[in-house]
Amino acid sequence: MNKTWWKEAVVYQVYWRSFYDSNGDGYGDLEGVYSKLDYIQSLGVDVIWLNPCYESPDVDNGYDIADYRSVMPKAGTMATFEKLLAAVHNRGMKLIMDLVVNHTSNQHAWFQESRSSIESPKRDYYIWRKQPNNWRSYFAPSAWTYDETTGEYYFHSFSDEQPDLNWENEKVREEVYDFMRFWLDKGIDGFRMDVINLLAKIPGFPDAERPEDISYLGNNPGIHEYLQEMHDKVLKHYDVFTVGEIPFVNPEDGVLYVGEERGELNTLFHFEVCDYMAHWDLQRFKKIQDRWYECLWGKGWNSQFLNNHDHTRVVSRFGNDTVYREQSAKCFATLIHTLPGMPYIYQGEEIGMTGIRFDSIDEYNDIAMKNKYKEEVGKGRDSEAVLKELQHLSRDNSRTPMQWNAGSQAGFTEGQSWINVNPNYKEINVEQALADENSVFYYYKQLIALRKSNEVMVYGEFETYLDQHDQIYAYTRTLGEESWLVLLNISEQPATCSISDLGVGKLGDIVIGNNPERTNQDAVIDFLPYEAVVYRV
Ligand code: TEU
Repeated sequence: MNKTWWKEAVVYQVYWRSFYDSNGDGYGDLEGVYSKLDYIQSLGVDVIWLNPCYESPDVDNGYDIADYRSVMPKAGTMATFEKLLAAVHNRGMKLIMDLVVNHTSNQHAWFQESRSSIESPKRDYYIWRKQPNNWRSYFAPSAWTYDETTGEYYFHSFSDEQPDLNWENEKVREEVYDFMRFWLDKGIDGFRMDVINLLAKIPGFPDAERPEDISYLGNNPGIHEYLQEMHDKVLKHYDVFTVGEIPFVNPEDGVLYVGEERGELNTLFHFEVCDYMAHWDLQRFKKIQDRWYECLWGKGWNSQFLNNHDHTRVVSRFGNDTVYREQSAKCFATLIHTLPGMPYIYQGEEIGMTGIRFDSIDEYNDIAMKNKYKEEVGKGRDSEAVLKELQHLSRDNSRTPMQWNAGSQAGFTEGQSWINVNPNYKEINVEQALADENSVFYYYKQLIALRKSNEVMVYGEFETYLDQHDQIYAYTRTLGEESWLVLLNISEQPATCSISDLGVGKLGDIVIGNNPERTNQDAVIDFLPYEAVVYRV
């Protein structure tokens, strides 16, 4: 397996608008990220992934871009961006940006021109039809919106404010490659590519048999040609790293995106856990890991994440955000840092931040949730019931401000935050975590540091044990002489396993764990709820 810097990296995702507000306008900003670089660096991470900060009307929090070459005023200025990038590099870290090119904002000049007339030279930058088909979009009941100016419908995979670009048009592709070079030439270290497998559409847009299954939006003929062209014309000329966001993908197809021989992407995010596994299901999770490992190992590289700005915080969704909050946070941290693939930490995860339950729909901002709420209430359903149903997976669960301290607004802003702070900030915050040597923060720090001096965490082969056990996840990572045994009780109940049943040989030192009482002398291990332990064997 080729060694590269990015395979060995740990990524920290900064959702800047909720990270730190430097100017009191209630939005986090790039200056705020700059001023917190000490904190980020102290964790030991290698790469920062910055969510979109381009000019945008912000209907979908920056994922609706109006100008790819400028910075939105809420985030700051180009000068601040450059200062931030230089500072990240000075500290030996790297920075990747979001590349959102499946769609633009409807406020983008291209779309304004495209919609102005059927004859417009930019008409074909987007997808126009006289008749819609029956497809849904992610955020709207129809993937088509009628535009009065020309009496036609345009296509959008997300909200009607996010028209999809027409990738069949070579001019569109050249425009995209051009501004990718613009940012790469500034020195950024790569891209996280938003819904990158959606670029190619099914020819002719035939009606779907089951429109509610929106997987017709992705993985369509032509997608690999686009990505190979992008690689050839742009990416291969830089020493950068790419991670594609690839919904609806199975491991057999996943390898087509990230196979090292294919010249497309370096790594991917698949959503078999975060989209399809609403609640924790260890058996299912084990199978997902096995299949991806079988298909990718030796051929392409994977990612590990359990939450992000779209997916509810891991302790609230998969773990326990009350009595076992810290234990479960550490247990899941051990999991993502010891499985094969690059670990991603979403801001606040490293202090065990939790999801929220706002009382009223007005307190929410997420366009996915708000549109769904409107649609369901519009059918005559009870609004309280709809709110309850949508709360658990609302994207705002992970978008509340970073909790820095117990002061007003969690120390996030001196103004009024754009989205309410999680009321538990007095107990859960960075200041508290830094003052407690047993905190989740220091556990993450320890895991990250281990990766730096133990290649087995990166390049080690993966083998599982106790496959039928529905509480314990047991596996080894092995590289040459070095072998680590990871044992995780991912449940709220105690669990037991006897080492002889595993057949892994003799237990050596404990590398890391979240139970200070654990020793390597146990022949039978009685695990605490959410106990994690890693042994040398
Ligand atoms: O998300 C794409 C997307 O909607 C799914 O992959 C995701 O799993 C979904 O949110 C289901 O819960 C990306 C961005 O991450 C998201 O913030 C944007 O809203 C979206 O694209 C459109 O650009």
